[in-house]
Amino acid sequence: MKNSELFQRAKSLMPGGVSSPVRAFKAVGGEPILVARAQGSRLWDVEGKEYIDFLMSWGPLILGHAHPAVVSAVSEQAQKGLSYGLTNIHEITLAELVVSSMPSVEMVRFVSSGTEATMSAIRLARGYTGRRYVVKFDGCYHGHGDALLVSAGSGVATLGIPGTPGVPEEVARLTLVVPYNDVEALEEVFRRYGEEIACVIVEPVAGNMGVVLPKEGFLEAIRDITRSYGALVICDEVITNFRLSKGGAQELFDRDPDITCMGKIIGGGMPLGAYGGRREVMEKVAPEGPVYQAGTLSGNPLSMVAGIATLRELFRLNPYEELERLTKKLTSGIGEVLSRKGIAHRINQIASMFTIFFTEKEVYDYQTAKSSDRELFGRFFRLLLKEGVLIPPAQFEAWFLSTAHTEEDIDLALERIERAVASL
Ligand code: KE4
Repeated sequence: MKNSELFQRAKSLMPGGVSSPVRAFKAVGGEPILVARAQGSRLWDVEGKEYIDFLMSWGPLILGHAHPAVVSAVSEQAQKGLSYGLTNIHEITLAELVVSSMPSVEMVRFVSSGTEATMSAIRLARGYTGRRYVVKFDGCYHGHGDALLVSAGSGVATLGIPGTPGVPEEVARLTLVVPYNDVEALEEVFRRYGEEIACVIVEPVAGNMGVVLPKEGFLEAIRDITRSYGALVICDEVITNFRLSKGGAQELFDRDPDITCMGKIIGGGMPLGAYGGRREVMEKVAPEGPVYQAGTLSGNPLSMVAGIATLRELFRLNPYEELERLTKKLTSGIGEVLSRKGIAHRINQIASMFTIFFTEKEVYDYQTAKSSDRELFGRFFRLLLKEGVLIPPAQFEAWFLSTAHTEEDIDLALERIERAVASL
């Protein structure tokens, strides 16, 4: 079976032939690959070609593909049933693991995706405060909920404009969009709308404009400004939870958000999202409080046991230093290869995630991220794919390492990347 044959069939049955747009490789050109199987740090397409994988399913697989502990937990649970529609004991176990890892999270509600987590968190913030406006940062992605598929309008305190057809103007204008790392713009938007702002939602380390780190004082400013106006802080840790440290970005940057959104790693590759926070906020969630949110497969036992196995193994290994060391070995190796070739680039890295931007500028927000040469990125992506290195098929995403990536994997990846860059 050929990738292209299968993809043609997929395109006749599913819009763009995919279940999520980025998988169609439109941002990088060329035909997408279809996956036959994956194990550890490796992935094979339907033609049997093997790749060293740095996409890692967009972040969930910090233990690598098909980790034995996770696979056996899911297989064992499957014999006992796949879904009950009533509370199962694994929800309690995973909730205890989450609550014990993030002091700001006193209570948690499980949902089935990061989008559901952020959508619900926004509704909760609006319900808790009785206010309408939401503030987000340009270039941050929080899933495809209407309130968050909003682009920056023009001007400073920018009333959002629909980021896609299908989001009514009336909805988009309730989302205020300011540049990431821009405290002044945030202060301005609060000066104008402060008493009506329910919350600020932020990726504490951005992963969706490529990796962009918070500037000194940025996260503190969000906390101070929201507190003075009575708005809530929602930390979207869907990527960073258990990725940057056991306590996510909020541990690393010593933050205490009112609500935290989780996803990816927390489900170990199975469909899972969650939102949690201070008890007095979470108690507003139905059926304890009036803010409605529900889900047939929420707390699904298979996702629960996958998350439990993932977190328990992660806590046992405590691999964060080793992951950072291997990641830095990879990024410095890539930097050397690109510099030798005279290719201007910036690499933003934290823990086991990073992005290569093809620009000379420091990348600290979406505008500077967009200064990178996306045509060059497309060629880079396709050459790497040919050499057997799989990276995210889009510039504004992050590479991820896992505990399954070995020293040899990194050496081999650097050899393959060197060959790819040679023909750039
Ligand atoms: P999901 O609904 O895709 O599970 O989560 C949405 C989401 C929320 N918050 C953050 C910070 C996220 O990064 C995401 C989803 N991430 C993208 C890629 N960075 C998922 C890939 C895709 O859309 O196919």
